[in-house]
Amino acid sequence: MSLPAVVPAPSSIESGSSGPFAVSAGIRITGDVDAATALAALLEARTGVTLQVADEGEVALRIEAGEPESYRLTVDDAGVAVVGADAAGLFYGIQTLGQLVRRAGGEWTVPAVTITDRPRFAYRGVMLDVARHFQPVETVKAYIDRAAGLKINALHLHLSDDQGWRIQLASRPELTELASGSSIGGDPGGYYTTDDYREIVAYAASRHLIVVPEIDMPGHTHAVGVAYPELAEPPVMSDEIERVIAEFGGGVPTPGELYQGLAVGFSSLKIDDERTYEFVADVFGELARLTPGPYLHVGGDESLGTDPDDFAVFMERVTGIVADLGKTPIAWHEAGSAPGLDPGTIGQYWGYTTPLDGMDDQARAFVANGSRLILSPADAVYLDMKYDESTALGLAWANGPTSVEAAYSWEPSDIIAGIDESDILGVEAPLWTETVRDLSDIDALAFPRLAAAAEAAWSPATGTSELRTWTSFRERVGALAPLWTSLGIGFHASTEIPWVVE
Ligand code: TNX
Repeated sequence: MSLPAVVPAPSSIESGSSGPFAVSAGIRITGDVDAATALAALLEARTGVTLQVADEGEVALRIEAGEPESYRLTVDDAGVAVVGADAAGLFYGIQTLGQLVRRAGGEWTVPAVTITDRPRFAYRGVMLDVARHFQPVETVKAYIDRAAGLKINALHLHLSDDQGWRIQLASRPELTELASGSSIGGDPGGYYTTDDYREIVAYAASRHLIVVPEIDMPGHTHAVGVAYPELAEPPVMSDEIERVIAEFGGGVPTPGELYQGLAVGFSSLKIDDERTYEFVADVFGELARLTPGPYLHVGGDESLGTDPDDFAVFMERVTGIVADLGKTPIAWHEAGSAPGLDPGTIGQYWGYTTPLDGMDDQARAFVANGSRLILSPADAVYLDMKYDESTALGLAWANGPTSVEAAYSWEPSDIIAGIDESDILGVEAPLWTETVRDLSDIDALAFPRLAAAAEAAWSPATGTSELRTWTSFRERVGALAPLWTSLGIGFHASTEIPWVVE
């Protein structure tokens, strides 16, 4: 008999002999109250059965100190025990339990099993670009829930880009007053009030995610120039930008007007003007106070409109400003070319699984500096890529479309030669939103490929577990279809996956 399907694959899973456990209305959940409430809600969504939370019960949840985020789950015919090493571990054990529940005739059961599980990487992220298309708070919360179900623990919010500024700041009110009003294609804009942002941070924390806010600089800043013309250089055009405008429309970027196209690399902050650094200090100072998590993302990608020496000067100063605020800067890998970055700066690699154009050198520079990397190889975990030529949503620049198999079939330690497992802080799957308008678009691009990224981030390395193969993954992820449907996740029913119909 094949093992029960769990995604991301656990460190260890064994079938038990006495089972299954039947989930019915008389069953009670006992132990840690937050966890019990979360489990009752998950099981009710999945089965329609309402379980009671009580002082004693057949489903026992508790915390017993151990490795961070780890848990143990045992199921036999008499009961279920989930023991988390901390609140996050217990929460992850519950997510696993939710995946194990299945319909058996007129009943709901959980197969007899023993699972011990812990994450491979400490940082397991998703990024949502709320600049190209603004996404309301409810959508962000829904994405947090979806990501948490796959044991993701970081939400990176791409809060600014050429097309708009999405976070209200008391020190710089013009940003949202003047530069948040639209999205790509003239779609509605928007921004998070300070209270909205706090609400997102609190909601994420309740699902054991930190929020990593990104203000992308010194490129991707056309919208900053709409609010503060004195900080922005005029747009720098190139043949590639002209080509993108010809293919996708949106017009030529014009100073003082919100940009509604999807070309990149034409904007830059003024590097030699001290007012730029006053702006940076205001923005990151306020974000540091609003953000309990340890990281502030400073961008640094595709600054094609900035002279390379100026780019280095800028990234050095900005990472220093963030470090002085007591936060750890994260920058896209291009910043690795700046020799004097704050040494704690974490690099986020977005090149291909087989690096091109020296992108791996730029990534290695962060490690040589004494810091670590987050891996987001674009031809594997960029969730905004099309699945195949026929996918209506998405882009295809990252080595062409990205099938589910391509999203799955890579190994984090094989990407950047010469770095060790301990040099990798984690894995993050970005979702850029040039073509993404709402939650149903997010679902269709992120599911099932986010499950593949989550497995790269959480599960044992390829070659060390029989579960860490495409053959195993496609079966296991296919078994999640009924759960995803009951949670309202509008996944893409890719023909690569044998979807289970309940
Ligand atoms: C590249 S890769 C970008 C984004 C785009 C994305 C679209 C990187 C750090 N930047 O500006 O939105 O491609 O796929």
